[in-house]
Amino acid sequence: MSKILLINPSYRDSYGSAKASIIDPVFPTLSLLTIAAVAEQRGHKVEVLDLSFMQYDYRVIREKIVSYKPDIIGVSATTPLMNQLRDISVLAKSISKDILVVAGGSHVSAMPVESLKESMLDIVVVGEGDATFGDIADGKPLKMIFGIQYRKDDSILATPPRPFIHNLDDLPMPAWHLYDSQFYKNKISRLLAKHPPLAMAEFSRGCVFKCDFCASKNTMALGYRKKSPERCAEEVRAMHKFGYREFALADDIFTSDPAWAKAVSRAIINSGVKMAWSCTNGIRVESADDELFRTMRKAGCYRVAFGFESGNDKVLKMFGKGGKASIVKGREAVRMARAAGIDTTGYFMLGLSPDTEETMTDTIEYARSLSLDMMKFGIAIAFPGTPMFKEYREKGMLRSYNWDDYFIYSEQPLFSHPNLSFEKVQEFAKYAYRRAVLTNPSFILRRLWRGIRTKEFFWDAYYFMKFITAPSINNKTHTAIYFARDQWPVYDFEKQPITFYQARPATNKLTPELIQGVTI
Ligand code: B12
Ligand code: SF4
Repeated sequence: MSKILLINPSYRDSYGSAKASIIDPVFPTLSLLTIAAVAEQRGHKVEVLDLSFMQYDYRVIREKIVSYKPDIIGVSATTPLMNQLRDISVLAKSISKDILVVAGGSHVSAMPVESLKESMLDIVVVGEGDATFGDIADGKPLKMIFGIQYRKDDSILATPPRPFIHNLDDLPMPAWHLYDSQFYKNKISRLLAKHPPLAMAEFSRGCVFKCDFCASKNTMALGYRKKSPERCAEEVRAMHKFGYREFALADDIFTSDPAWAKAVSRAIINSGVKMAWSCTNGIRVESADDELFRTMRKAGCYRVAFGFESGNDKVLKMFGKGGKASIVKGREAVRMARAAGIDTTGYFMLGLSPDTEETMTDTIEYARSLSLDMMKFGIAIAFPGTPMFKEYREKGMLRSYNWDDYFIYSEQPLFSHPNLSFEKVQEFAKYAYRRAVLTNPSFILRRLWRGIRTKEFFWDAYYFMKFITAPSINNKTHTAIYFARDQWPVYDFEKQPITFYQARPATNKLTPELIQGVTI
């Protein structure tokens, strides 16, 4: 039996003081809960150290490692968390060389070789980590474990890619018991959760579209896989049993196979469990469907977020949104959701690869004109693992490899845009909030009326004050307390190559089996 410590790094610096901090996303981390479930199923002991809600402080981690004495430490990291991951690897090795330090998640899946080179990690898990991590915990010889890259003496070795999980019902239930749901009740923003505590859940994995700013294929592959409606309802029952009263879906395209999404909603209704839920990760506008929305509402769904991204049809086409997404479809989608009694959030991006000042203005005016209950503007950052990152790198347009600065409210110039300066994009990000939120009478009145109707007026007023006093983009310096920044191995990204690792090159072509009920 292995003793495992899973660490979720701090989110403080990537949300920080920006306006977006009003939606602080503090909840149990699904990636760790899913890999923990497999490890527990195989007889290993697992504990989670969650730093999401606090500032990164290596002393907290050191104390835990010294008292718990894990054999394996597993860390999950998106790009802005990579420096914490580097620090944790150095810290763990300073405590004991025998601790196996493993990383997984979006960033390291995109750049496994470079991640090993700029850290003291032993193993990087590429893509889906459920069974791979189970094999590592079992102590299987590394060369026999598919889907990893690892350090051996002075070299880095890779094993063949792991085929992705065909039937998601084969996964054990996420190990929700590893988190104390009540601890999280008051930590999450009330703009994000109506009935906290909130858990993150996934009913499906993957996506069949190819937006150039999106990194989802690196971990979840091109293609769509779904749990059975019965399994989804069983998960809702389990979350409820562990004290959660709301869940948010991590799914990339939950409504894009409407027949299945309806069946899932009906299964939740039939389970008799009352849970509020939302499609927080964003759904596609062309998947909007009156009957589906009404069924979702009956099943407890109270909010959907639409990934509008742009207010210009040409831009949508050019960055690869794909499908039938359009400005007109976006308007229809908002109307249908509202008619079903579901709140709507809009996600918009500024500085998309084809954007110009005119098209960003189109986006802001489009956002202003929609009857949304909430909206979020982010800068389209070229994150590692996205086609945008690869293209900008190849054209010599990337300006920073400091992962601390990689988040959508960053004020550090991260790349040179083909048509715009980074500073111009930031200017538009500030202007977007002013124009579409703060000086938009129809938004203010709608939100006011909604606040009175739902009795959430107090929360709205509280967050409104926070919103107007916080800057649009994060302008504070990072305050993480690192163990030994000077001991982090360095990889010179400017001068050395990046291996654009493709976990599953064979799946770049969409077959009917991969599309699975989605209209593309
Ligand atoms: C939920 C979510 C969040 C949550 C939680 C993030 C988290 N740390 O888990 C919140 C809201 C905090 C968030 C924030 C951000 N996110 Co986010 N998020 C997602 C989302 C929608 C779902 C992730 C999820 O839970 N999936 C379900 C679980 C089961 O899958 P998973 O996390 O991939 O984990 C599996 C594997 O990756 C692997 N694995 C993961 N961790 C580990 C650890 C170990 C030890 C092992 C062995 C394996 C392993 O095994 C797991 C099981 O198979 C994804 C979209 C997507 N499709 O992945 C984006 C995504 C991960 N986010 C992304 C981005 C850009 C961000 C932000 C940077 C945006 C910003 N604000 O600037 C921030 C980062 C700040 C932060 N603090 O993390 C990008 C990642 C790009 C990148 N290069 O890092 C994604 C891929 C979105 C996209 N479509 O491009 N996000
Ligand atoms: S539809 Fe969403 S998940 Fe799919 S590629 Fe576009 S942004 Fe990524």
